[in-house]
Amino acid sequence: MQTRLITAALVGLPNAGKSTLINRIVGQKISISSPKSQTTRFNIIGIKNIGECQIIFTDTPGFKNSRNALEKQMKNFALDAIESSEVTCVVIDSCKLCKYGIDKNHLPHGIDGSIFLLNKIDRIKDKRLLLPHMKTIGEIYNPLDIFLISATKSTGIEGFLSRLCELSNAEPWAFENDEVTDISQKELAQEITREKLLYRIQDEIPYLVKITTERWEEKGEDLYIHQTIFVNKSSHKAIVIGSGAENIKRIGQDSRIEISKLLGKKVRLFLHVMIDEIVL
Ligand SMILES: Nc1nc2c(ncn2[C@@H]2O[C@H](COP(=O)(O)OP(=O)(O)OP(=O)(O)O)[C@@H](O)[C@H]2O)c(=O)[nH]1
Ligand SMILES: [Mg+2]
Repeated sequence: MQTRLITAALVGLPNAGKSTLINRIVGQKISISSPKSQTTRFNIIGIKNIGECQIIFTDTPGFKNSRNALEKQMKNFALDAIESSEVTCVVIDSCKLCKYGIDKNHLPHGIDGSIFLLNKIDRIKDKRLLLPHMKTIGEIYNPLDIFLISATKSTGIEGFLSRLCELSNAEPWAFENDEVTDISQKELAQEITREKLLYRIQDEIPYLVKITTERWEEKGEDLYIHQTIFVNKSSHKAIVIGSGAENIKRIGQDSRIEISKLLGKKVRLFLHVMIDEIVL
C-alpha cells in the first residue's frame, strides 16, 4: 500500500472547539475541553488514519495576544504548530462569527491559505447568516476551503477529513496504526483532573494550578494514582478543597470515573492539594 501523510494544526481563538474537534476525530478523549477559555495549555497530537492516509493533527491552546508569561507561552505553542504543519486549520465559533464578524485582530498571522472550519453550526438556525462572513473570510485570508462543522454533533467532519487526505503526500506513516496521541496516560489523567477542576471551581483558580503525579502503581486489579494539585496561595487551597472537602471529593470522584473508563481498569485516585508559590 502506498501510504500518505499530512500534518495539520488546529488553531483559533480560545473556546472555539478545537479540543472537542480533535477528540471527535480520533474517537476518544485526548485533549480536555470545557466551557471556559484557555482550557488547553500545550500542544497535543491526535492521529487519524483513513485508508492509506495518516493525518497528524496538533491541538493548540486558544490564541491570545498577551504580555502575561503563561499566555505568551501558549501563543507560541500555536505559532509553532502553524509553522511546523503542512496545513493550518482555523477553528471559528460560528455563533461569535455571526454576532461580531471575523476577529482579524485577534487571530494569528500566517493563516492565509488555511482551511477554515466554522464550528458550532448546530447553534446556527439559519445558515445563510454565515454567508457574508464566509465572503469576508474569503477576501481576507484566501482560504483553501471553508467547512461548516459541528464538533459536538459530528457534522461536516468527513468532508474536511477527505480534503486533508487529498492534500496529503505519498510518504511513510509517522505513527503506528493503533496510536492516537502522543500524550501519556499519566499526563492525560492529570489533564482530566484539571478539567474537573475547571468545571467545579467557578473562578480563575483552575488557571493557576499545576498537577503532578506522585504515584502510579498497579496493585492486583486496581491502579493506584496519587496526584498533587499545586496552587499558589493558601486561599486558593481552601477553595479547591471546599467546605467539608466537598469540592476536592467531587473533583476526585469525577476524575476517577473518567480515568477509569478511559483506561478500562479500576482506578483508585488520591488527590492532595499543596501550595507552591511558583506554580506557573
Ligand atoms: N454547540 C456546540 N458546542 C461546541 C461545539 N464544539 C465545541 N463546543 C463547546 O465549546 C466549548 C469549548 O470547547 P473546547 O473544545 O474546550 O474549545 P477549545 O477551542 O479547545 O478551547 P481552548 O482550549 O480554551 O482554546 C465547550 O463547552 C464545548 O462543548 C460544537 O460543535 N457545538
Ligand atoms: Mg482546547
